[in-house]
Amino acid sequence: MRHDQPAVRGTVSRSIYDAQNTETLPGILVRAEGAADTGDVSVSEAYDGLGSTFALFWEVFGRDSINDHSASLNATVHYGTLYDNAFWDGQRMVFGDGDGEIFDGFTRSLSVIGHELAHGVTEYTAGLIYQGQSGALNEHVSDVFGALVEQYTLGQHAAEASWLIGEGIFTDEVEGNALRSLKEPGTAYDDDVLGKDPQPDHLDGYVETLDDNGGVHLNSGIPNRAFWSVADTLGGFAWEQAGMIWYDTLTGGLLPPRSDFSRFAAATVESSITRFGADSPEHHAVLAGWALVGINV
Ligand code: ASN
Ligand code: ZN
Repeated sequence: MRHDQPAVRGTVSRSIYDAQNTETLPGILVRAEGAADTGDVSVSEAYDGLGSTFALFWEVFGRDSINDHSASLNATVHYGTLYDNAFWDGQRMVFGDGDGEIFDGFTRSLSVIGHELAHGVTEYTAGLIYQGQSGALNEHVSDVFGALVEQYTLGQHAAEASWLIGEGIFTDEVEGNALRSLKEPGTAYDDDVLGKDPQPDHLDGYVETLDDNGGVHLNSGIPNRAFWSVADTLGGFAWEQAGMIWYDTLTGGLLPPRSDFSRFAAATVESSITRFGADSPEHHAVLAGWALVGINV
């Protein structure tokens, strides 16, 4: 392709790097778009997971990569030594291998890969500030699209999906299914090492804390359950109605960066009306979903 010609919209371009167990980013390029499998499972999982995430955004929402302008998708694997997390650093997804005691590799879970990439989408769109309620919403949006990537890739209806984030990343030592559950926040794990999953599933349980940017990974349970409820009420494929409403909300210019739960909820109601009509089943499902978690619009 000539370099002065723009890429054809909807064409994925991935680059996977290997940090070789250092914390130097991006590391060395090990697999560019179209290149063969390297034999490294983490590299393949990251490459395939980015492809699946790109496919959801493009095929369902018509979004061409995180910036809607064909940005290449970059990921670094084998970050750090026994590193127990994955994150979006503003330019790329970064995945640790886990310590082998609690966590196995973070590329194992498609919902985790979708979650990290969705942080990129949020950064380019609503720009929800990663603090307090807007931070919990930023986390929530990543969990929503993380779950949807998995469901879309597996062709699952809302009713048959696990609604878990990070299924399969705990070792056998941990008695836990996953990091979080959108369907039943607070039940993803209950274990001697980790204790009980502390996510609230209702506004009454909102956690006031200075840790974790104001409990962004805890309070996301509240909107997460609202989203699950909307998808569950409507049935079918969650990305077709519930997911579409949330995507419209994220990208429609209705959300200030410091939106709180009520502002976000009101925006989803507005988006449901715009796309599906006032008094539509979608409109009513959205109202009911927020009411379930104590947020009245
Ligand atoms: N895995 C976490 C996340 O993406 C990393 C973090 O705390 N930002 O939310
Ligand atoms: Zn996150």
